[in-house]
Amino acid sequence: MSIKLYCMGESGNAYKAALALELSGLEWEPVFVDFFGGETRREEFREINVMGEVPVMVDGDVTLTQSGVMQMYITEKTGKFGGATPEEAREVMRWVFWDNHKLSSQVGMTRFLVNFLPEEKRPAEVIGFMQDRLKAAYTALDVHLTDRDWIVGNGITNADMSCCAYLFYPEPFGFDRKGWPNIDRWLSHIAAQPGWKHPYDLMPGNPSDRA
Ligand SMILES: N[C@@H](CCC(=O)N[C@@H](CS)C(=O)NCC(=O)O)C(=O)O
Repeated sequence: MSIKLYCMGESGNAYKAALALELSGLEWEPVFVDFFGGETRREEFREINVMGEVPVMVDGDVTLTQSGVMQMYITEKTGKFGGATPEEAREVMRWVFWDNHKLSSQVGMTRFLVNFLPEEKRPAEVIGFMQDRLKAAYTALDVHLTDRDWIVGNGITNADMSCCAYLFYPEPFGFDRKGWPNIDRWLSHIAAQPGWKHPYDLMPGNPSDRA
């Protein structure tokens, strides 16, 4: 039975799980969540995920939320992407936790405010504050990637698939990969992985659907 991932193309958090599923070779299918139509705020969705968040993964009688947990699960099932040694496994988790707190959460919110809120509701001061804070996160990642192809070890791991997720999106949110040469090189390595797909090609849902 195929794994179901409740997701939408705009969700970088869902992309972390979708990309890991796709590159793992596991059989999976996306289930579109009408996030922008308010689906995650409805009672029925809260019954699946009390946190009211996308993504949600369902594999038979296993239901998981939080992209980092889904990535761990894919690692448990396939042995892939979790690091080659216990030390590497801890380092992978270190970067996944960092990403969830300092990179993706802040990029996700900034991108939402800049692109998906109605223009008259976009709070310029908050956006400026977030973009300034994010420079520290881009710097940490760019410095770490100096002389490295991957965040941990010698191949793609959950750390890469977590940290990269929002950085592939075309909507402007104050990040220009050309200004961060090590991040830019690393994103190109990820995109060169056999089977790699852009978030909008991997999951249903695209801002153009609402244009
Ligand atoms: N740490 C969570 C974050 C999930 C998350 O924030 N998802 C967003 C969509 S990208 C969401 O559903 N937000 C709804 C809300 O915050 O009310 C993960 O990695 O799965």
